[in-house]
Amino acid sequence: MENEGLPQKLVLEELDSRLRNDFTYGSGRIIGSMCTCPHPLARKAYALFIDRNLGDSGLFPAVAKLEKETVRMLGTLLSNPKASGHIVTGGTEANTLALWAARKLSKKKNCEVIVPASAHCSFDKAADQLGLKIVKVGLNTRFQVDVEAVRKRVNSNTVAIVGIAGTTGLGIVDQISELSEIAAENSLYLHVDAAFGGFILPFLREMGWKVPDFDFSSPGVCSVTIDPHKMGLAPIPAGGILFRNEKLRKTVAWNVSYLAGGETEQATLAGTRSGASVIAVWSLLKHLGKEGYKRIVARCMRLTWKLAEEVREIKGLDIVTEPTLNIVGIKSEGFDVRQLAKELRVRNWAVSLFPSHIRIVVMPHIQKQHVERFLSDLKDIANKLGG
Ligand code: 0PR
Repeated sequence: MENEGLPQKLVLEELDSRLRNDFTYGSGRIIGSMCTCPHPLARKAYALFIDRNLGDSGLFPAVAKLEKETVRMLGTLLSNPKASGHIVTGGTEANTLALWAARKLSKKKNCEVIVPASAHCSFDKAADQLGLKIVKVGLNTRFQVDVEAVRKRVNSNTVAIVGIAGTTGLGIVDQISELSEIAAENSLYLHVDAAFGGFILPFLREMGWKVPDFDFSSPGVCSVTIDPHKMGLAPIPAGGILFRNEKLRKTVAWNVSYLAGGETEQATLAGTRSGASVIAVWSLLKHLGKEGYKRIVARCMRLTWKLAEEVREIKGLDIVTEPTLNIVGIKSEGFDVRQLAKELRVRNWAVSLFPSHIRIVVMPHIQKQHVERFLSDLKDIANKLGG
């Protein structure tokens, strides 16, 4: 730290020069990430109200009201206008809150949670903090959780089951209605991680696609994660946790008696938390509406199919499975995908590397010309590695 501070101009200049060479979304080079450029309106709304703190909601009752309205809008998208919850820091916090609620509701001692092998690592993190045992269940040939295996793993220590609507690796949607039956038969908590799929599936359904039940329409679903900072176009941080009802949300509510605003409840892991995030999400839902999100989702899906079709044509490469959402898994029989990822990085493409595939996420910042450039590099590399 400086003794005498630097002039603002100098600090800004240094920031500009030091940060200039990082990846940017606009360049299209970030082609394997679930985040994107925030919408201009969300940036504006966020910046205008950056000081609002929902950790002390009594000081900002109007923001707290916007959060309730936001949750109602998201709940309605997920077939449950009565849902109760919060805009949190992301999917990790949302999933942690869900497991926390499940553990508190059960009176069991050695709690176990059954998750698909495809679950995001946030469940492992949450289990570590909460002292839960994670039981991982394998997948079927379509990369969905093996429902019969879930049924078999339920025992007297099980407190919760997790299903995923849009897996991290491939964007697969688990059979939530079947998991719901297992949960109901065994009086278990069912959480759905729709961190990624939550801002896609409802719009595909609206557009007349055959979308399997993935939300509160299945009666056993107790909570859903839905992240605005992924396909919702909101600035980071903005995750969403929705409980089926207010009573479930109250499970994780904490009494903080001394707050300046006079309200005493916090039901998130964070104490001080961004009201600006809520304001940004509310603004986007109001401005884009269903039609706006439908157009964004439709465009991403069209580009995803183009990408998937053309990857299939490249000698030595194939897609892992037909895309369900805007995610394409690229695999190879002939060569190591780690090598492929390395070569792509040399050519300045930021892709995600999974054990046996490369993940491409066609987010809203990806344009047709980015996909074309990517395919051309991919072809070159496959030729080189194959030959
Ligand atoms: N649930 C699912 C299904 C996820 O895919 C993720 C993160 C989470 C929960 C956790 O969300 P937070 O990261 O908001 O806590 N999935 C992203 C991914 O694996 C995280 C990410 C985003 C990683 C952008 C890299 C990146 O550039 O892609």
